[in-house]
Amino acid sequence: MLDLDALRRRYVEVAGAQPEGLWFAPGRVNLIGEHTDYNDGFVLPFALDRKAVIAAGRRDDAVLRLVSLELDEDVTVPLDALAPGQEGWAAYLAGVAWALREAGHDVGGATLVLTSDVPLGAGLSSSAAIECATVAALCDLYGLQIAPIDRAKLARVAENAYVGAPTGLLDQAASTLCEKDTGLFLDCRTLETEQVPLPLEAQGLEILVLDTKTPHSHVDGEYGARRATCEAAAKLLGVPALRDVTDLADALAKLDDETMRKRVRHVVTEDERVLKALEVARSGDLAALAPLLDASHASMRDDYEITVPTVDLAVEQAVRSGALGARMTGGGFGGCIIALCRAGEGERIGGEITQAFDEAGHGTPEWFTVVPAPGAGRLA
Ligand code: GAF
Repeated sequence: MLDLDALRRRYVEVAGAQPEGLWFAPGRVNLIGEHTDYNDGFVLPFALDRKAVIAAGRRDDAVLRLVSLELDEDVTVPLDALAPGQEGWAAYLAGVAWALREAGHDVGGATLVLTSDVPLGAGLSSSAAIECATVAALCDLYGLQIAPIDRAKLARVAENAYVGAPTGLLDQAASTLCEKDTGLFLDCRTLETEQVPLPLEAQGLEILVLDTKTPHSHVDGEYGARRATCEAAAKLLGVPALRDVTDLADALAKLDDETMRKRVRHVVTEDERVLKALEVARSGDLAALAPLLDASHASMRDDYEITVPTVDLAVEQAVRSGALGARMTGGGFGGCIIALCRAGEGERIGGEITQAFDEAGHGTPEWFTVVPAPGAGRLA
């Protein structure tokens, strides 16, 4: 639970005045469409009701004062010292100020005090939540009129160029553009979006999110290696991006390297699954998403090879315990699974996965059920 009174008190201690406002941005669950964003493909996330909240106010000394409530840390960066390569949590906020200024926006000093209840390193976009909340705060504080999709792109610049994680646009787009009770279909090439209703409750369904507690990171090599292989494959196939592969069998026949063939097969079939999921969601029969979730997981496990034993066990046990379908969500190598369940079943299924973890000698997972929540904005 976020303690917004503590956040305000900390702001007053640091800045000697009340904040000019509170801004938030949520974490996300990706319903389907993994590692498709940087291949110019399709994604279908929704926002969580877990979020980063920033109490913010302007300063006139050309300095960013960045404070984390949870970590009890306080970092000061002069604006003219902002430079890519900064490490630690403060880089996610500083990087946004840097990206805005690099893009020519007139952003001055600010005190930004952060709190967040998005689990860290769990594949739920804790970093995008911080970035997008910072964009929202700085845009309002400095009167910048920037369209939501461009805010997401600026937050991604912070992540890619300042923090150094070579990610796509999925997380920042979800955190910025999602709306309550809907999924966000995003074409990562054209940036066209569609808000797709996800009336889970009305259909007697719920989505369980279970954090395996196997931490992951996108700054390390595996994520970048997947991306590099996709780019190399697109080059060999003579297409701008793997999204442009229209005949999978033909493309696979042209590639000699078995690992590359597997990566291509995941991306191409995952794009197809997102488009099917979009149709299913439009048709309103959300239970019919289940086989697509299962197939997505199998593809991430066998072809993209981004799952780990805890994640696979959680997905297998979820289905054994009666989930309609389940898959890992997010970048992989740990993190969370989602399971589509009949309403009221998530708690029992989470408990049975915990028991399976215990029997396998893994740590204790954490779980909660989710409903699609709104994207970034001003809280107070
Ligand atoms: C991470 C990245 F940040 C996203 O851009 C996306 O590639 C995702 O992994 C995998 O779908 O969350």
